[in-house]
Amino acid sequence: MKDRGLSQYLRPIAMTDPARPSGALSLAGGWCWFDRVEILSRQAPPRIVGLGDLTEAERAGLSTSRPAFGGMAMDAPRIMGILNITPDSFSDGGLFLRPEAALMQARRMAAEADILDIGGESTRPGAAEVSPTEETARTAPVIAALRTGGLALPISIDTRKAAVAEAAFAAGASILNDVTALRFDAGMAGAAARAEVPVILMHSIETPATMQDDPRYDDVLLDVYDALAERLTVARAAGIPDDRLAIDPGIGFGKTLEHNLALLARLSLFHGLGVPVLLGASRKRFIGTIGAEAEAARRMPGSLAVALAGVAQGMQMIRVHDVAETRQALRLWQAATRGYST
Ligand code: HH2
Repeated sequence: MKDRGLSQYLRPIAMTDPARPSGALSLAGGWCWFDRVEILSRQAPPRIVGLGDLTEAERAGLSTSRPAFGGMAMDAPRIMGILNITPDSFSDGGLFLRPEAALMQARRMAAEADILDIGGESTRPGAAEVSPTEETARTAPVIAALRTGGLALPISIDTRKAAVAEAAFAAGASILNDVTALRFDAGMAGAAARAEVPVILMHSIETPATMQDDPRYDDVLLDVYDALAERLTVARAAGIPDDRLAIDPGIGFGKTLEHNLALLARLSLFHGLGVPVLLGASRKRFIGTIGAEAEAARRMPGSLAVALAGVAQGMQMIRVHDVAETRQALRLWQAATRGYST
């Protein structure tokens, strides 16, 4: 064992260059490789070490292939298409509130998406809570109609409420996406364990109503990592096994622009938690700020840039509004980094 003392964090430095040294390891069994690791700590400045400075277990933890998630192999980036059946979502609120409009958008996205993420409550900063009855009435019938219509793609239900999740599972949803990582509803962990569905644990603080009121961290990257590690422990204790868990750093949820950027620059740290990682940055406020675009629906170019930056750090799933555009960008990113197209 290499004793580095307590509370050190290993961040594999993700590479996609075709010139891959022979001793390099695959990052989480995916499309990136690494032969150096940045050691991060709360007490000392970062330093870079080679693979020889890692234990066998540390090397294996960062490089082993992740199990399939919700039936999807994690050896290629997967696109999650967002469908908000809400009147008030920050970028598409009101567009898909009518069931016919929601179904049409779901079918359009299904052509290029790997997963559909369906939500019936906005979690934008300052959003008001929706009753479980109302949220279920928005989401479950659309999920049922998609299944009746023969849609086979995995569908995740984006909710923090157990009653809404259970109705969605009964209607045909097969993944839980909880932006509070099972914090909000004490019944959620049990509901997910009983339904035997895969779960995405997203980092957030407080509630959407208050989360942007001056969020503070000692070290945002390490604090979010520790918080997700703790939520993984809670999920496992509730009976959700590792091969049904994924994590998400929760861009924009209780984070300032500086916090979001600190997370994005070092996303590959999260592979250390041993499960697939999802990135959701599509059209979010920081993209408008840095990209100088006030209107959320016009932030597709900036959203593509951030999604590809995430894929370059091995993010296994990217959650986006603009599915077809993201698929095209991803195909070209893959071809241009490999030097050939498949
Ligand atoms: N972001 C939003 C909602 N759900 N789930 C995951 N796992 N990751 C995210 O980053 C994430 C999420 C917020 O975006 P959106 O659904 O577009 O807006 P709203 O909450 O206003 O409906």
